[in-house]
Amino acid sequence: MESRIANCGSRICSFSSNSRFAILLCFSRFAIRDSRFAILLCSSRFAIRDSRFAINKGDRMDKGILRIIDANFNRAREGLRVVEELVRFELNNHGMSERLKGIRHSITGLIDKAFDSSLLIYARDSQSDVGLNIQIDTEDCRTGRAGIIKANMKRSQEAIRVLEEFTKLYSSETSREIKALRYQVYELEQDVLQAFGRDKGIQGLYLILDYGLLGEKIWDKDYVGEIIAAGIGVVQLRVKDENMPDSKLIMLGNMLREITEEAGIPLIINDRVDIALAVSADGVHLGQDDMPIGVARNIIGNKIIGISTHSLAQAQQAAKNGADYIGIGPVYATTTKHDAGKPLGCKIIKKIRKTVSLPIIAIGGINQHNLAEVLKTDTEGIAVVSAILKASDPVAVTRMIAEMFLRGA
Ligand code: TZP
Ligand code: MG
Repeated sequence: MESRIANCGSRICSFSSNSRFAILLCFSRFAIRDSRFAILLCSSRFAIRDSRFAINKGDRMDKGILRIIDANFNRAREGLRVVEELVRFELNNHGMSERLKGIRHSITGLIDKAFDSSLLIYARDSQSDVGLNIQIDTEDCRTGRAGIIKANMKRSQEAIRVLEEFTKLYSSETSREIKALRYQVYELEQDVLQAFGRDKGIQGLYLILDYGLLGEKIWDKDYVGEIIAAGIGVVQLRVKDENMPDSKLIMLGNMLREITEEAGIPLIINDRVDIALAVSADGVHLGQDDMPIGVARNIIGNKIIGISTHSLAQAQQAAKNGADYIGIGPVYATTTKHDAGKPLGCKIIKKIRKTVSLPIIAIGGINQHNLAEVLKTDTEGIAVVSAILKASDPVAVTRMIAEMFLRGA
């Protein structure tokens, strides 16, 4: 048996050339395929809808392409749907839900217009999908809403890109329309993150990569990458060693930018607004005696500014001055920062929470043993240095702390 997928206008119809005399009408025009005898006559009315006859196992190419279209059609919609649920039920943002829904429906409309849906369903063969059991570690691990939004928008964008490429085989017009939708999704991602993100994605397990503690190990991209992939939500680069030349600091920042970009999480640079800009980081973290927020804002624009605070008054002031998030600590005693001051405990976080609506990151001496107490204060994130970087198995500890954070205990 021989069969083909024919491009009839912009709609893909299935037909069988089982019989050498098969006649199909293509939108009232006759199409003569490569088969010597097959005069094919197809319209959507006449198209053979029983896909069992449309494709057989010999049609590896066509069936493969349809499987790609089907899988990515589903992926594109699923990713958008996840974000839509967050926008609808958490943000109660009608306009943005409508935009997400609109894109989902447009994708459905375009694919429906171009393909016979029964053909796509027939081509679906999840059981024999060789990619089914390939699992990337980070797939199970999302820290915070920003992580969910980014992961699902990325999934959608990639799927739409694949649709765009493969529909080119059938209809360049459909492909162009799909491309336009992909750009809408990029725009929407920014808008959704912004709408969620007075926090700009600062949440979850906030890892401070402290050069003083890590030393030259900080340059080990695989080592750092594995820790991050184990469930880190934000990375801060902290280099207090004044002997490190700026050129090296920039190299390090660029390396971390690559890793964090890949992980879809923000990169924050401690102290240095210029380095944050140089490496296209997401923002900067400043202490009480560093560059004032207003000055930093003028330089860094819409990027994230985080401020270390040690009291309710400082937290309120940081909010008033336009910080994007605050760190509060040290919650417990720490050996990482010698001038951190005495431990503040957890009560102060609850107090700050009542009047400051910025994301709060608790910091100082936090580890897997005292985390449960910190989590009761309901902060957006917890910053950790030594609990991870001094652990004998940093990846395992990261995973454990990230899971505890997600569970809330
Ligand atoms: N700011 C307040 S405490 C601290 C900083 C940078 C250090 C936190 O490190 P650790 O090892 O998690 O206590
Ligand atoms: Mg500082």
